[in-house]
Amino acid sequence: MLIKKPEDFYPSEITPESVYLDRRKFIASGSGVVAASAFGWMPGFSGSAFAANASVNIWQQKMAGSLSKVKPGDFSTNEDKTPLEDILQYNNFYEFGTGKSDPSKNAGKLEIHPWTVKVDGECDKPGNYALEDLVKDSQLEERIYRLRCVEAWSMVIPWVGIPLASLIKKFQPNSNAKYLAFETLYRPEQMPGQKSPFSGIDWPYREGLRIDEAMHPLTIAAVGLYGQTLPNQNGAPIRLVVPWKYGFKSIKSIVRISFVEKMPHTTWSDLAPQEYGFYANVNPNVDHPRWSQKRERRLPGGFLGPKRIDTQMFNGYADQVASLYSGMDLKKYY
Ligand SMILES: Nc1nc2c(c(=O)[nH]1)N[C@H]1C(S)=C(S)[C@@H](COP(=O)(O)O)O[C@H]1N2
Ligand SMILES: [Mo]
Repeated sequence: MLIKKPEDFYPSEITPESVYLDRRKFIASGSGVVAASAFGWMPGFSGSAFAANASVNIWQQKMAGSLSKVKPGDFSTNEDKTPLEDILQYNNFYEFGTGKSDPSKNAGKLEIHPWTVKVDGECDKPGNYALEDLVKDSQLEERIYRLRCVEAWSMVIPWVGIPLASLIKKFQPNSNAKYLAFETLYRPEQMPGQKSPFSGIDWPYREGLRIDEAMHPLTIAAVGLYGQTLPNQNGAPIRLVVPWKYGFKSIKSIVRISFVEKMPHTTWSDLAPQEYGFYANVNPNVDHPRWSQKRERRLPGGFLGPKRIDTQMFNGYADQVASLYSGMDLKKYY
C-alpha cells in the first residue's frame, strides 16, 4: 500500500468534529500538557489508550536530568506550535498500523528500555551502544521545526534532541563513508503492523541520508518533544528529524546506523520509486505524480475547516540547505 493520497483521508479524519471527538477522548484522561509533564506521557494516561509501561517509566527517569537542562537551539520557528494532542494522535508509524490513529492505540506496548543502537560500516568506532551512553554527555536542545508530510499536511513540533553531527563525530566515519543508512526496530510481537500484509513494506523500515545532509546543523536525533521523552507513537526512544525533507525521511525508533559508500535502499523509494525519491526534499514545484505539493494543510484545522497554507521550498529552510543541492536538477533528484 502506498502512502495515502490527500483525498483518501480528507476530510473524514480531519473535520473539526472528528478532531474534537478525538480530543475529548484525550482530555478525559488528563489535561494535555499539564498532565503529561506532571506524570510523564504514558503514566498520565493509565486506563486509556496511552497505557503505562515499565520500560517507558525507566527511560523517563534516566532522561529526567538531561531534560531538565534543555537549552533553546538554533533555527526554531516562532509559528504556532501544533498542540500536543494532535502530535500524539495523528501519526504515520506503519509498524503500528496504516491508520492515523493506529500508532496512538497500539504503540503503548512497545518496550523502549533497554535500547541498543548498532553502529557499523565505514567508521573507526563501530559497536553496540546503549542509548543512554550515546545521549549521556550531550547537551539537549529544543528545536521547534515544521514537519511537512509528503501527504500534504504539516505540523509545528517542539522537538528535543541533539545535532546528529555530534553523534556522528563519536563514531569517527572514514573517508569511504558517503552515506548513512538507518533502520527501525523489527519486533513484530510489539509492532502489530509488521505482522500485517497491508503495508507492503519489507521490514525493517529503512532510511538514508548523504553524509553532508546528516552532518548539517539542522539535522537532529530527537529524543523528546514538548520537553518530555518521545512518546512511543512519535518514535521513542530516538528518531531522526530532517526538517527540510518530507516526513518519511525522519525515521523513528532507530536501532541501527551504518556508514556506507553507496546510496542505501530506503523503504518508500523501494516501494514506489516513481513517487518517492531518495532525496525527498520538500519542493512545491515538483508535484507528487498523484497530487500537488504546492499547498499543505497545517494541523490543527480551525473551527471553520482546514487551514491551508503555501508550501515553501525546502520547507522554509532554503537559506540553510539550498547550497547542499547546487547544480542538481531537483525534478530529477526528487
Ligand atoms: N519507522 C518509521 N518511521 C517513520 C514512519 C513509519 O511509518 N515508520 N513514517 C514517517 C512519516 S510518513 C512521517 S510524516 C513521520 C511522522 O512523524 P510523527 O508521527 O511523529 O508526526 O514519521 C516518519 N517516520
Ligand atoms: Mo509522511
